[in-house]
Amino acid sequence: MILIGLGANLNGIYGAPEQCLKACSDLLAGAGIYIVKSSNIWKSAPVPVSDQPWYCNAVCAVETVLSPPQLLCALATIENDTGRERHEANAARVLDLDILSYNDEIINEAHLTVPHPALHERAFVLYPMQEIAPHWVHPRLDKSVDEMIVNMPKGQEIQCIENSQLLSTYMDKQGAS
Ligand code: PH2
Ligand code: MG
Ligand code: MG
Repeated sequence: MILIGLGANLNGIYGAPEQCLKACSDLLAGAGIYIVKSSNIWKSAPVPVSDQPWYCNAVCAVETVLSPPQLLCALATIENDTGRERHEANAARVLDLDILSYNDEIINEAHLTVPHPALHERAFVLYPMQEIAPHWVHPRLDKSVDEMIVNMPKGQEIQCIENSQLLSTYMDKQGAS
């Protein structure tokens, strides 16, 4: 299963962070990356704790023929096209698209670590992931999503926005034509 993590905490060309995440289904489809399942959008306090605005986060399962480096490049292009500026690590951003998992591959390249190296510590990844991939097992840690949730650092503030899944309009458009 290919899982992508989405995050945003600054307004951008699509409006508020929640709108930007909702725009992503079409942006991803335009690059040959099709959402097949989406979590709800979750509002989460910045990690590490700071005075940045809260984030909107989601996790999507996608289908694509792109290889991991090609996928990384396509995601960076979408981030850049939305006006993402790159400052220091963990800076506020209009859009962040991370490869969380790529089937059960373990990749340790200079610019790409899969599964995402911080996935198992982050409530804003694990709770959305639990909604769409509860049986996924981390191929390096050999831990289920539930086990990672039990072991993650405590005190991370997070709230689910009910019925806020990112809908893939792509399939609908195909069906309509
Ligand atoms: N992304 C980060 C750093 N901190 N905190 C939250 N709540 N959500 C994020 O997406 C996030 C973060 C770096 O990618
Ligand atoms: Mg990130
Ligand atoms: Mg990123």
